[in-house]
Amino acid sequence: MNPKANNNLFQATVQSRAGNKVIVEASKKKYIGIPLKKLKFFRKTLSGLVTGDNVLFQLVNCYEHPNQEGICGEGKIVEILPRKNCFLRANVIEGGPPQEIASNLDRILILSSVLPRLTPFGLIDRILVAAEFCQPIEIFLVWNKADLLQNRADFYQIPEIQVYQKILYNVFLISVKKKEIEPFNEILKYGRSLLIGASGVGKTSLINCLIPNLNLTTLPVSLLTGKGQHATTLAREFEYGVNGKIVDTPGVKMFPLKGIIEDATPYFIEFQRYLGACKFRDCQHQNDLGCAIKKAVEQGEIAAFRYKHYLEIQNQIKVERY
Ligand SMILES: Nc1nc2c(ncn2[C@@H]2O[C@H](COP(=O)(O)OP(=O)(O)OP(=O)(O)O)[C@@H](O)[C@H]2O)c(=O)[nH]1
Ligand SMILES: [Mg+2]
Ligand SMILES: [Zn+2]
Repeated sequence: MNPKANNNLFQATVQSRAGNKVIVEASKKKYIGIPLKKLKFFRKTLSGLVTGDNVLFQLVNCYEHPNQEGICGEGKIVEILPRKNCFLRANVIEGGPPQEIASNLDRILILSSVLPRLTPFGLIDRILVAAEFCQPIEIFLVWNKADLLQNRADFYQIPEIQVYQKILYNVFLISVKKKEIEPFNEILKYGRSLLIGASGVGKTSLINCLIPNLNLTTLPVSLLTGKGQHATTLAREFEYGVNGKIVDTPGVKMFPLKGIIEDATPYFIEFQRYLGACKFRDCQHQNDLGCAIKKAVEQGEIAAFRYKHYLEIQNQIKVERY
């Protein structure tokens, strides 16, 4: 929409938000957006207005020239338009409402590293539940730092990797360092993609690799633990390709699912075909008699590690609920 039209009121997209400092983008121009006080999100909670949100923006002051940060003016955020979906994580404050990370997503890349530290599969499975919860969405499981492997074929021999492939998740091994990032150099050109994963796996490095001259801050992982140093502190999106937007996010640690879901069962996609076959309709899939899920685990049809992570999540949610 032309900014001059319609009383300087036009649609814009939120690129980043730090407290009440919001950067919005419209027609390739960036503006500072100040939320109207009457809007709920003006309260101190971090929720309610996030990267990816479409908003109605009223331009109040158009600068003569863009400032050093490339900002062309400032105005008011008058309304948040309805969302397609929103990726949530638990609040860092115990008991607080879920934190909204980014909205209107087309795909999520759960990024992990193979070395120097193989990202724990428990963490991946928890992020995966949150990703499945954020429908409609396309999910990619991506392992980075292939250059540190002696032999790429070893990766595909990892039992958990074979399980994800069998469940029909999209599994990829890449090396940002060697610029071996196919097919993401193409896929990320369209729609909005969220990069999520532990600190130090290379989320920001992947964006730097795709978009030259961006030079976003990255930090080496600890020599001792292989863990990252939390270089990125804010969710922020970058434009790439045709209409691509890539959302960089801060590294996640435990990724509890408190307050996000009440039952993890619908989000373990390989469980679904067994659900109707449990003896009791209110089967908890734990120690219940005649549980079809448990039987499938015993028969090796459902992977033991996935079931273990499922039980961990269920128990965590239950403990937290009371
Ligand atoms: N060997 C190797 N190192 C990589 C690769 N990709 C990234 N790194 C390194 O891993 C370290 C962490 O990269 P970042 O891009 O900061 O990781 P991040 O996921 O953004 O981390 P946070 O912002 O802390 O969440 C940096 O030292 C990168 O140079 C890769 O493909 N191979
Ligand atoms: Mg980063
Ligand atoms: Zn059951």
